[in-house]
Amino acid sequence: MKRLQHPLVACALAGAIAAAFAGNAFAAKKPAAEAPMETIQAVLTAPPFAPPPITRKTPAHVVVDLEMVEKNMRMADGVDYNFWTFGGTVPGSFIRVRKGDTVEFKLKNHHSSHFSHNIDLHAVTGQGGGAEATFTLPGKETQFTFKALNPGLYIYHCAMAPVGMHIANGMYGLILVEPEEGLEPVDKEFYVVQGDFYTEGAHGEPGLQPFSLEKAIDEHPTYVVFNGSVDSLQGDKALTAKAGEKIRIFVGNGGPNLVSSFHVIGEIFDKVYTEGGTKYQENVQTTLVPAGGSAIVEFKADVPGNFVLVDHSIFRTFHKGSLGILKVEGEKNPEIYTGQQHDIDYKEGVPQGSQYK
Ligand SMILES: [Cu+2]
Repeated sequence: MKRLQHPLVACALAGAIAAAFAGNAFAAKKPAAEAPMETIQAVLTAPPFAPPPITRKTPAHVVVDLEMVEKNMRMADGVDYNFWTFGGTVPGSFIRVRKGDTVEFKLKNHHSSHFSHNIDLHAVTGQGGGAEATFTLPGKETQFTFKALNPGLYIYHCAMAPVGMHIANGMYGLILVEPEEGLEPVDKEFYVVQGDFYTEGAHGEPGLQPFSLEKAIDEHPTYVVFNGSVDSLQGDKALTAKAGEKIRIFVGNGGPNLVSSFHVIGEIFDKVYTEGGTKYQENVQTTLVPAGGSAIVEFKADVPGNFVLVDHSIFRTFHKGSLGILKVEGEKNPEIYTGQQHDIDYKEGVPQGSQYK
């Protein structure tokens, strides 16, 4: 699959030779061209997993093949929804590239689709983030190429009109542009994206639920979930880790409307790359993740337990679905956390220090 000589390189070579013949001394002194860029097929992953860290030290020509599929999937117990997806999942496939990479992006729209779709990647410098270049009818494939100029964690989404409806149906995901030096190694990486959903039926009303444009415009979501369904990160689908492991979560928010107050109950984020950028904040309890934005959160799972991922706009969590579990197993460490130490009767009377004295 590896093509060592890419047409772009050939162009650069031709340009350098032409410049030399034109008497451009500077160009003539330089080596004819940089080493040919390696061509790599991008590894894409479904949530809650991210592709492996990038270990190469030079930019590459990375080919991304992404297929858009409209399909019925579970929203909650007994509730289905016709999701529109990038790669068959909500959020869509995780894409991982490196700063300086040239990304050849091929976007396919499944033959069974009823709608045209496209993609706006927030990692792209160029008109529409690729949206106009990728207007893709059902059964078609489009392509454009971009250079990943800025490191960071970026949302991508469909930008076909009505844009809100395409996003509300699940058309978003994350693309990570690693800095040249890479990210600090951790033990576990996860991929979690919040989204708000608008159905004709009330929360929990069974059956295949149609999209409600009215509720979406009014910003009254029926469901607010992580990774496309109420229980996507619960039970045997909970995230798992061992005590002592360093965890990194690539957090995104597809919206289309709500801003997330992302929090993990019983943990403090050692580092948060706020808004998915390159600077980090330390010792953070709750981080804001804007609609169409992201954050990278990192923490050490010091003690065992069930740690609950929530949107701390808390009615959403306990009544609309934005609740996931990180199950950490391992040895208890009472120096850090004892658990309950007693549960006893106490004598009636005036409590010490009371304001009722
Ligand atoms: Cu779309």
